[in-house]
Formats: sequence, C-alpha cells, structure tokens
Amino acid sequence: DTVCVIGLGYIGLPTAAVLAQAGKRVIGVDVKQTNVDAINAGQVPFVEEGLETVVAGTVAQGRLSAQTDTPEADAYIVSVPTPFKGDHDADLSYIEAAARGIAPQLHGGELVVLESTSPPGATEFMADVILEMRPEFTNEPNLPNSLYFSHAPERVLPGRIMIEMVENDRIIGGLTPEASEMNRDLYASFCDGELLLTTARTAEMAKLTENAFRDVNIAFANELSIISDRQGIDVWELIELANHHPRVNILQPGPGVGGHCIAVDPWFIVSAERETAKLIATARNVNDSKPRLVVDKVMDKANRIKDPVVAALGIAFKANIDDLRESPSRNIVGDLAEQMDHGTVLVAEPNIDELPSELEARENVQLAELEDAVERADIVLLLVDHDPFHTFDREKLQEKVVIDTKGLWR
Ligand code: SAJ
Repeated sequence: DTVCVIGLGYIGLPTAAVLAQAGKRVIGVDVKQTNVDAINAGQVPFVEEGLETVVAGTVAQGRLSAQTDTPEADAYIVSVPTPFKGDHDADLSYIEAAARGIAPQLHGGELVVLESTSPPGATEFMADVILEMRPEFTNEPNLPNSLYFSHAPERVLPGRIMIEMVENDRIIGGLTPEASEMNRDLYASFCDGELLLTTARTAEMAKLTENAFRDVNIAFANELSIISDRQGIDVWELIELANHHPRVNILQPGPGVGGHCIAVDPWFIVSAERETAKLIATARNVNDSKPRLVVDKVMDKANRIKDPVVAALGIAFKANIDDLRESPSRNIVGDLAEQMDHGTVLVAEPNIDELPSELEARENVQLAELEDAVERADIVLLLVDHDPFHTFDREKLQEKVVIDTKGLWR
C-alpha cells in the first residue's frame, strides 16, 4: 500500500507522518528541495509539537521519504495551498498543478483525496483536470479503468496537530459513494475519530462552515471590544459576566483574526455566494478592522512621546506557535513602523530567530529579548498570549504605558 502525499506543509507532513506510523509506505512530494532534504534527514522545517519524533522515526524505518516528482502510488492525498486571487476568490492553481502531476502516474483503481480547504466544486475540478488528461479513465466505480475522487478536509488545530490528526472526527465526501468508502478505509488506518461520509460538495462546505462559525463568533467578541472601549467598559469582564448565563458562550476579542484558515475560509463562501453570505462577509470585515484600531491606539500614545520605544510582544498569529501567516500582530508591527516618524519598535517573539523580511527591512524595527524589550520600552503592546508573556513579572510594567490586546494582564 503506497500513499503519496502532495504538499508537505503544516497539514501534508503530519498526515504523511501518521500514515507512515500506521504502517503505510508513504512518499511525500514537495516542490521545495530544501523541505525534501530536511524531511529525508528526519527533520521538520517548522515547529509542531510531537511531529519531529514521528518524522525522524518513520524516515529511519524507511516508511517515509520525500521527493520533488510525483511517483506511482495506490492513493494520493493533495494538501497544497489554496490562496486568494482577485477579490477573495480561491486560486485553485496549486490543486491543478498537483492533479497534472498525478495524472500521468495512474493505472486505474487509484484513490485521489483532496485535503486542501477548498470552495464548493473544487473536488470536481480536480477530477476534471485528471480525466481530461487521461480520458481513458472514468469516475464511475467498479470498472477496470475507474478512478476514485474524494474530499477529506483537514480540521486540525495548529499546535495540537499530532493529537487532533488522530482523535478528531473526519468528514469524507466522495464524488461517488465508492470513493467515500475507499477514502474512509484509508483514513481508518490512522484516525480514531468517527469517519462521516457525505458528498464532496457538502464536505467542502462543511469545512468552510466550521471556520466561518468561529470567525463570526470571534467577530462578535471583537465588535463588543470596540463598543466597550468607546463605552468605558472592560470587555473581558463584560464577557466573563455574560458567559455565566447558561446559554451564552462568547469567545475572546483580540488584535484581529489570523492564520491561514479562519481569516481565509469564510471568504470562499462569500466568493461563491456574494449576494447571500452577508453576515459572514460582515464578520470578516469586523475582524479585519481590528488591527487598524490597535495601531491607532498605539499611535495616539506614541505621538505624545519624543522618541517612543514600543515593545511589541508577539507577532505569531496565535499563542505558542511560530506561524506568522496572515498574522494580524505582524501587520500591526509593520503598520506601526511605517507610521512612526521617530522611535523604535522592539519585537519580542520567543518562537522565531529572525524577523520576516518585510520587518527586517525596516530600520526602526528590531527583534529583542522579552526582558530587554520591556525594559527599554515606553509602550508595551501585548499582541499574542504566548506562555512566557503570561508568566512575565508584571512589576516590570509599572511606569510603562500598557496596551494589552488579549486581556492577558488584567
Ligand atoms: N482568536 C480570537 N479569539 C478567540 C479564538 C481565536 O481572536 O476566542 C484568533 C486567534 O488569535 C487566531 C485566530 O483567531 O488569530 C484563529 O485561531 P484558532 O485557534 O481559533 O484557529 P486556527 O486558525 O489555528 O485553526 C482553525 C481551527 N478551526 C476551528 O476551530 C473551527 C482548526 O480546527 C482548523 O483545522 C483550522 O482552522 C484549519 O486548518 O482550517
């Protein structure tokens, strides 16, 4: 049983690793030679708790390897990026490229699973690309020339991927019931959660729905924080009190919503349904408005200081990870640096060793140790609730202007 996983990022590599751990022979494919080399040396090119042990172990046992070309395999799992193009439409070009790589390797009978978060219709699109290149095959089941296409959206939480990959229930939607069943049998090898079968379109929409649900709920908290600021109310106290009601459970406000999922996926629904997806679009806009409001708040204080030093604590998109993708705090630091004519922004981000290039390029931004950054700062801007910030000695914040966007130091 050979499984080929295409795209060895935050989802593809852990999926490849747990499949190899479950006894499959797994060949990972990635366009980036440096990633391929790292993985073949048993290393992981990003931070994810528990992943490196499994990668190192399965590579050493010869069950996991990586390469840049797509090989022959019994099953393919596509976990490539689906970025935006145009006005928040999904760019399916990576899925198309993966499909074009798979098509020449097929003999009939193979399963092709799309894991990438995708708009409704993407699995059909992937199948069409392959069937156009190989018209001798069909999507109809149980024939010698059948191919099986399915969507199994990933739902793991970065930081807990190795646990959730095994424990979470999975939604599996084949283009045919037979494809769903083949997909289920493969995923049952590593997944202890329930495997719930549906159609590809419903599976695509279910994944988007989960993240839109969370986005809308965070937008509610963020809107409350904007209202509370204007009304002179502590939003965290407000939410804590309201959450005592047995049927109220409000999420936490913050500097915005980041990551490659919650800040992105709802747009795929909006892009498919511009006229009707009104609440979902508004929630996106509320959450996207938060970083600008944080920058305004800091600038208001900074403008009163001669050469202001701002300690920005955290630029990851959330706590205890090194992932800077779609990070509101990273954009806040960039915008602050741009707007400040004088002074410096010191970035304390314990999970990285170097600043992303756009911040590195700015003369008034430096990476600093937490203690040093706070000591030198006039304004301490807390952006991410990383553990070391939780335990930071708050005595050292006296005399400082503190802007705590996560309510960590209340
Ligand atoms: N956030 C808040 N307030 C909150 C909760 C989160 O401001 O109360 C912010 C975080 O700081 C972060 C963003 O939202 O910037 C997203 O963080 P998250 O921890 O809620 O979610 P992600 O993006 O890391 O992972 C989500 C998960 N989806 C859901 O919980 C519905 C995960 O299960 C998905 O697999 C993942 O998206 C994905 O890949 O789609």
